[in-house]
This record gives sequence, C-alpha cells and structure tokens, in this order.
Amino acid sequence: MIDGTRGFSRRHRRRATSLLFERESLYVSQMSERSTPEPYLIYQYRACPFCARVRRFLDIRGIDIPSRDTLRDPTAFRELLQGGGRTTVPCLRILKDDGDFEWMFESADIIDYLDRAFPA
Ligand SMILES: N[C@@H](CCC(=O)N[C@@H](CS)C(=O)NCC(=O)O)C(=O)O
Repeated sequence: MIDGTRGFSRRHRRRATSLLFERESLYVSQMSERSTPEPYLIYQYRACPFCARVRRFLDIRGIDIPSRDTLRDPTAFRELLQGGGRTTVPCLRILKDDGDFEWMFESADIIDYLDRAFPA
C-alpha cells in the first residue's frame, strides 16, 4: 500500500496512487531535463497536419530534434501547457542563452526558424 492512503476506500486509494505516480513521473522528467535540457524539443502528435508539415521539413533536411507526443504522453502535455501557456501543437521549445525556454507555436514560424538555425 502507498504511504498515506491507509483508511481510503479502494477507489480513492487507486486515485491517490495514480496521482502520486503522475507527480513522480513529472518530477523525474523535470529533474532529468534540469540537468541536461535539450537545445530544441518539439511537442506534436501524429494526427496533426501542421505537425506533419514540420516533421516532413525535418525529414527532408535531415535535422534530428527530439519530440514529445502530447496525446500519448500526459507529462509532455502538462509541460507544454505549463511552459508554453497553451496546448496547441506543433510547438518548438528553444533553450535560450540565459537558460530559459522560448515556446514557438506556428508551424510556418517553426520551419522558418529551423531553416535559419540549420542552413542547408
Ligand atoms: N496555425 C497553427 C495551427 C495549429 C493547430 O491548429 N494545431 C491543432 C492540432 S492540428 C491543435 O493543437 N489544437 C489543439 C489546441 O490548440 O489545443 C500552425 O500552423 O501551427
């Protein structure tokens, strides 16, 4: 039994346990990110046509940027909402020189930016 859930009903214990695991997974992802933040990270999901446009551009240009699927990965969804202030994809997260992140949301802006950052 998870600490602190003694006396809970089974339903509440299940809910508390799931919340604890979610919090743990967010913490682990934040800690690993804190030590080595990626210079670029793309939030996207497969069925989004604007994301497909960005993926195609990356593919054609052979640019390798890690990505997170915000439909399949609740931690990524939350990161995007907390950091970027909205859940729209695609979003390019850019690590700035001061260590903060810039959150870029428009597919056309993302492609323009990457085109300049990774000249052919
Ligand atoms: N003009 C934007 C459109 C992006 C867009 O509409 N994304 C949809 C998915 S296809 C979305 O994220 N909708 C959910 C939301 O905004 O929270 C672009 O070109 O990137």
